[in-house]
Amino acid sequence: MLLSALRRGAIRATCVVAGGVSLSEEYPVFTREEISKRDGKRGATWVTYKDQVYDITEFVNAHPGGAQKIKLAAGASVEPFWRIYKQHLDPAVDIQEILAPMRVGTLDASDFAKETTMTKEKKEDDPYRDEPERHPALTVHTAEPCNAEAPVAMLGDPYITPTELWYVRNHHPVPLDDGDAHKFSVTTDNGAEVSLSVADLKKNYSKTTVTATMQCSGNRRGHMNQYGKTSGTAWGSGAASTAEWAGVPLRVVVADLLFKDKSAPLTAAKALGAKHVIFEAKDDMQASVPVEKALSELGDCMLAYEMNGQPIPRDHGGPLRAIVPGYAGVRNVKWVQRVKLSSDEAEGAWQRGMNYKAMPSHWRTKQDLQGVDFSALPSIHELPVQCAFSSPAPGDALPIDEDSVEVKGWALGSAGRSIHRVEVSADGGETWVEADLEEGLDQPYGRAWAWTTWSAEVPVGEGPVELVARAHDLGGGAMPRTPADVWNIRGLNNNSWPVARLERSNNV
Ligand SMILES: Nc1nc2c(c(=O)[nH]1)N[C@H]1C(S)=C(S)[C@@H](COP(=O)(O)O)O[C@H]1N2
Ligand SMILES: [Mo]
Repeated sequence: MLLSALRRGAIRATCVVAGGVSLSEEYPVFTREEISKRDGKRGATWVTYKDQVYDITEFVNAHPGGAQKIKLAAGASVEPFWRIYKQHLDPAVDIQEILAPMRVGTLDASDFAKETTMTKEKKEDDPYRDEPERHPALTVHTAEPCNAEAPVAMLGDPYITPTELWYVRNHHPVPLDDGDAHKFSVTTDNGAEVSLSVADLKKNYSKTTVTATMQCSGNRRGHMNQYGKTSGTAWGSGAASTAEWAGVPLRVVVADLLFKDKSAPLTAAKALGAKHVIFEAKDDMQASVPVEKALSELGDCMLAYEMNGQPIPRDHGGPLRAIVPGYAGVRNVKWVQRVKLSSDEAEGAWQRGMNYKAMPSHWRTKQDLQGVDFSALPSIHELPVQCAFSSPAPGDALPIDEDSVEVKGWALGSAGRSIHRVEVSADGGETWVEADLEEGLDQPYGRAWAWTTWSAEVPVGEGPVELVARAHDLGGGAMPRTPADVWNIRGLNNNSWPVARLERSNNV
């Protein structure tokens, strides 16, 4: 009722514009809350630009950037997206001309004022008083510390995830950023210690880049919960993102600062008895990786100071982050202040506690964990072969008369292995179509650190559509049909077939 009345209002207002009258007083006023309900899920799709409200229901499918993208702004402002897709603000494009016919209202003046002034005062003693601003398209699981998913529809398209849309996974408040002045040290167990600044790093070593997809081990944990409750944030498939990182190879810095013979840092580190490289961070978190990964040429580990061509933003570890391609997100330590060659793994919960340990499926309850020495279990490093849908989204409507559906997504091999095949099924895995592999195929052998994107046109019958997919990497690693086979109480490394059930309907 309410919606249809509003739709009538929308038509009336459109007529006003068509009649050449564009005085803003002619438009009804809507609050931000009212607008947020027009999110296209059950009826109209509205967006705002500045203080103007538009009904874009009809325009969604005609959007040059694709329907999925514009839907991200449904019920909200388009401006945060236009900061990323700047072509909307190009003076050569008369955006007002496109928008004007869709105008249905004006945003409530006090809501508009609140959004433009953005003064969120925080108390002096609030540890979260200095959190960075975050993009509204992120799906926030917890605000403090921030745990937020990237918009799944954006993953893989564009290939490099826009920095503002990257997933955020923090365990603590975000430290302040002292930029090039930030100091860090490189040390060994037997007392050698050299300290330098980010400015020194930039000045003394040449810059290299690595393109890598990062994924939290908890990515897709939410999908595991159907098979039994797990502990931790119930992520969908948006705890993954891809960036081009720039900085200095870790082995170059370590060799230069610690060893006389600069040609073989791995051999030199092992001769010292070092087995792990520990990264200690400013937020009191630490994690480590085996020396073989950290210091070999094929590991591509990096001390990074740039992300997608800009200084790394605070949320993602700026000014200095360890990049460990092909390893779980948690080993890619942010805000690094110490790099330590050590005979032991890092101390602390992220390395030795239960947070990131591989556990068997038969440990199902808290009682099962009693008396377990977690430090004796292997720490999770590499992740298994994985794939996910970027579109359609579960629950999306597919017209009843369509006989196929276009499916898109990404796939990532385990530990740098190339993806060589992705298959998609629209009947829950009875029949399969091979997807076209798109970007990401030209990565070096054994060092395919970033995802491969894919798309497939999958035939559908008249009945229900249950999309599932599975990716294969060159190691032959398989994705299990359901989470049951890989279930673990911490909900880690869920790489079961992604599932998206679509609704068939007459009126899309
Ligand atoms: N210092 C520090 N590094 C950290 C974390 C953290 O809380 N503190 N979180 C880790 C985890 S669990 C993940 S999945 C990734 C997330 O990186 P992102 O927030 O840039 O996506 O950072 C890792 N590095
Ligand atoms: Mo993580």
